[in-house]
Amino acid sequence: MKVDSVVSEPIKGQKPGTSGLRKKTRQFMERGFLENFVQSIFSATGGAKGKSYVVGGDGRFFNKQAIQIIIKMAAANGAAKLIIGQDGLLATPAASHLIRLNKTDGGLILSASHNPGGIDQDFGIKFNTPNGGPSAQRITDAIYNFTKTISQYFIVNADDIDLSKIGITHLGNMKIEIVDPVSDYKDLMETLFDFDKIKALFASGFSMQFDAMHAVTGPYAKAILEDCLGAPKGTVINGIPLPDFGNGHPDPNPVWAKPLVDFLMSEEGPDFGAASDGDGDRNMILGKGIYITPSDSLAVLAANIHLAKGYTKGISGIARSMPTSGASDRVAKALGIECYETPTGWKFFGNLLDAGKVGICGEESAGTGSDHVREKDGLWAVLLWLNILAVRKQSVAEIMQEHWSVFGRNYYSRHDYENLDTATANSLINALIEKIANLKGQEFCGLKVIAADDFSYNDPVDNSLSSNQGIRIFFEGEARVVLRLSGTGTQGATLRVYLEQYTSQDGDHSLDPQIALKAVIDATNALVKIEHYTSRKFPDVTT
Ligand code: G16
Repeated sequence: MKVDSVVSEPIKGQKPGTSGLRKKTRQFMERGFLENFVQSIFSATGGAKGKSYVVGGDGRFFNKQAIQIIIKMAAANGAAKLIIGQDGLLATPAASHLIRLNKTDGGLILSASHNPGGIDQDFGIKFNTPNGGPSAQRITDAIYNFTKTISQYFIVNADDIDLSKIGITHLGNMKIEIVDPVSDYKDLMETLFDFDKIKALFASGFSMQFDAMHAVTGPYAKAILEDCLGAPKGTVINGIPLPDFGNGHPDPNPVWAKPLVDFLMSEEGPDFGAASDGDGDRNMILGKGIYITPSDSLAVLAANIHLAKGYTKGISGIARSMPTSGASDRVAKALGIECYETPTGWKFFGNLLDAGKVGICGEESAGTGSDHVREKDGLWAVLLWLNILAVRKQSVAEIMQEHWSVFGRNYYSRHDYENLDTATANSLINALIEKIANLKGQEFCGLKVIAADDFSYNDPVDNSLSSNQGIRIFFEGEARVVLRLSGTGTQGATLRVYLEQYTSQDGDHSLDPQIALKAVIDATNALVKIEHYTSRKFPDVTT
């Protein structure tokens, strides 16, 4: 086998965002672009010699070609073994599990998550460390620094590997194991949840629809929900992963999964609805006539997790990202356990999970997970809900109403202003940062600011400090707004505005969130002057 050392194109300085490197697919397809990043991953983490990696992606356009490049580069860099999902497919949580199960030196995951796929859409890559989780900031920084100075990458000149056949093959001295993407993950789920109880629930006539959004969870959901748990065929819709996700936007929220939401809100709708995203780490939960916000879902799951067989001992603590609502803090308080508030990004949960400080984590961006892997896990959240429904024998709406009557309701909504001019978005944030110190005591549309800051996080495990993680403004009357710029977009800037208003146990829990949040929305507009900066009267996406 001929090993070529190729001098790469000078595409330097590829800066990973909230979750790895995400760019337009055409950029990734330029010779030397993906190669630079992959070489930087290997070189900045001590080299690939003798190491083993898990490799897989969400099946989007360029997934298979990217995997062939990674295979040849891993061989040229002296890797000992790759474990690859059949046809190049691996849901992100399944990849995390395979890294942990096989004790590999990490994994390369190909996905731009919930972003659309296709030659004119998005592609992405990230490196997960041996604990199965996204690299911590210092590793991401080391990779980024390497991309700035890299001058060559190593790749072998060889034929493509057949990714469709399960089994073992070799490229030079490197072993390649093509595995069923679903089976180990399914086995793990079976250790965590009472499959018998969920089977009995489906056998009793309980109905569900799962929208895989033409993305990676289709095969997982069919194998687990339909083949194993006895949900009727057709429970999983859009279940075949397509390179362009059927021209859709595989983001499981009320905007991009509207048909599913409409179905659940209709008379003929099923008892339970769920969806997952491009790479299978996000989830959306619905009951008949009710949409559950990710923040509420985290709180309900935390309050009921002990009902599932893998968690009967309860959990040591809860972690949520800062913009996620305070609903889970109330559960933690009631359970007498700690609730950690971390910056946005699943990587910040890694240390807390590894140290055993928390047993469940969640984010407003539709991510929930536990210590079973080191990624958020869409199907896991769906199965935990099913397990709880099977044990409590109540509807989703009843469980939610009961939860609010015990803990009160944190009304919550996120307003996104997409594809803004980056300089404009930065000037809005910078102007706000300048104002922060003087906000306390000021009143906006009748709401008085009681505190405001630019969020910093001091990791309690390794003491690392992460600053400038979003602006928090707290108002009198248990209301809050958070503003930050998205770290996952590939075009312009996206301003995210997270709005929250708490209503106590005996308050009205039946309001439309946009109505319940009207005072905070008005106060935010007066304080931040979003229209003045962006010329946008309304957000592009409201969830
Ligand atoms: C990624 C991270 C999540 C994070 C989200 C935030 O999600 O994995 O932990 O909450 O980004 O996105 P943004 O910066 O756009 O608000 P994913 O599902 O895209 O990998």
